[in-house]
Amino acid sequence: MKSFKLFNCMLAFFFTGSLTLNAQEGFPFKLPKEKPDRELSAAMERNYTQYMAPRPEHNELYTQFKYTELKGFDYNGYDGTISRRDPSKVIFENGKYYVWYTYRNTPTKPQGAKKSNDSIPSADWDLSEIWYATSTDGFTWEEQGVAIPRPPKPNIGWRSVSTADILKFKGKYYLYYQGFMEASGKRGDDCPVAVSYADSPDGPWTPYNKIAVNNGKEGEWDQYSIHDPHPFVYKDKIYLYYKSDFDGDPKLVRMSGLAISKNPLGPFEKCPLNPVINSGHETVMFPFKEGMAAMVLKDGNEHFTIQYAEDGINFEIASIVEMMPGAPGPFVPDAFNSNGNGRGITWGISHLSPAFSWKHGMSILMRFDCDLSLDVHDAEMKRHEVYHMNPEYFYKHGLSGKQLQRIKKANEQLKNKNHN
Ligand code: AAL
Repeated sequence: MKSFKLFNCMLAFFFTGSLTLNAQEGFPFKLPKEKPDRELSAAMERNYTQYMAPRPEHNELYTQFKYTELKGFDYNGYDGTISRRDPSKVIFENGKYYVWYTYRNTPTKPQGAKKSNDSIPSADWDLSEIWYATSTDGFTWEEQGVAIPRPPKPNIGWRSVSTADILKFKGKYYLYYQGFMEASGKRGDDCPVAVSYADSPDGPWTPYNKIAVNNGKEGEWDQYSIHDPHPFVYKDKIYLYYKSDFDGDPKLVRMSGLAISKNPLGPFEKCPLNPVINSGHETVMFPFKEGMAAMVLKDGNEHFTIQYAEDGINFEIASIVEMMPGAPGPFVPDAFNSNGNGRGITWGISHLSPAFSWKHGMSILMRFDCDLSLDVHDAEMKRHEVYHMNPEYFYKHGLSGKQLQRIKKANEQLKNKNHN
């Protein structure tokens, strides 16, 4: 017993001599609201310095997402011939909400680039037009029809116009969109950004007929595609964020960049630090406090995060979220204010793509709600977890044949080792 105590003492001396940490009391039971004055592990340091609050329920950039089926849209029995996807941000004008989106109505569902022709689409967003709908409550929508049709060849977007977003600047409206000059999938998903303008959100829209945001030079990350253009008025200029697909070896990576202009019709200058977001597919931004927040979904190291950049350029992770909406088009009341006091978002329109299964070859629009707002405090939206209680949901994400073979082989190897 004596020798055990002595050994313990020696141990304590050894450690207190080399590790000052041993002198600290244990971490307090009540999670301190402010960063405590003590040495912290990297994780606890980050919990106080990286996030807006040490608990997600107090983090204004943390949220759950809730989904509602929209009324007012017909999908031809979901047979793949009618698709709606990639909604714009929602704006409120003339006493109603407006949303624009990619609308495809083709004789067949998408067939891939090889089988595509003048009427058969290669991809869900091929041979599409930009349509719009209005609503007084955000749940029931009245489809108004086409806003931007496909222009005659060889104008920008003659093959397809898709993935629009709206800007209001000095009393005029501008729709930015992807203008395809060949079927998506011939090489990749290649397109520049086109723009049309109008005096009213109901149109008529005049095509500018020139490329608004150019692809990068040969060899640059955005040489082939500029997707998901979404404009804001920020610091009295037009900040247009976009995504590009690049480095297809073996798979594409997706990141977001920024182009800035004083004039809605350009010229847009690319931010020299591009890409400014290292992850995400259909990434979307909104003004928040003095900076910009971003919803970064699906792709990359930082997928399923909300990020924040005080200067609209240098984004940091602000929260990690789940069940994020696809291609979210939030209602952003202050998208064009440029007042350095962004209030955040609480709902929008998103898409589910593909809807039901890949075989259906189409997408649907839905409503999402959240609390990424400085003005709303919805405790239900700040819960930390979603329970998927249906086992079928998990079994649908089952192992492939190749994976089952790998596991079988590993089991056999182990068995053989045991025998030897
Ligand atoms: C979407 C968007 C763009 C792409 C395609 C249609 O998710 O990123 O719009 O080009 O997919």
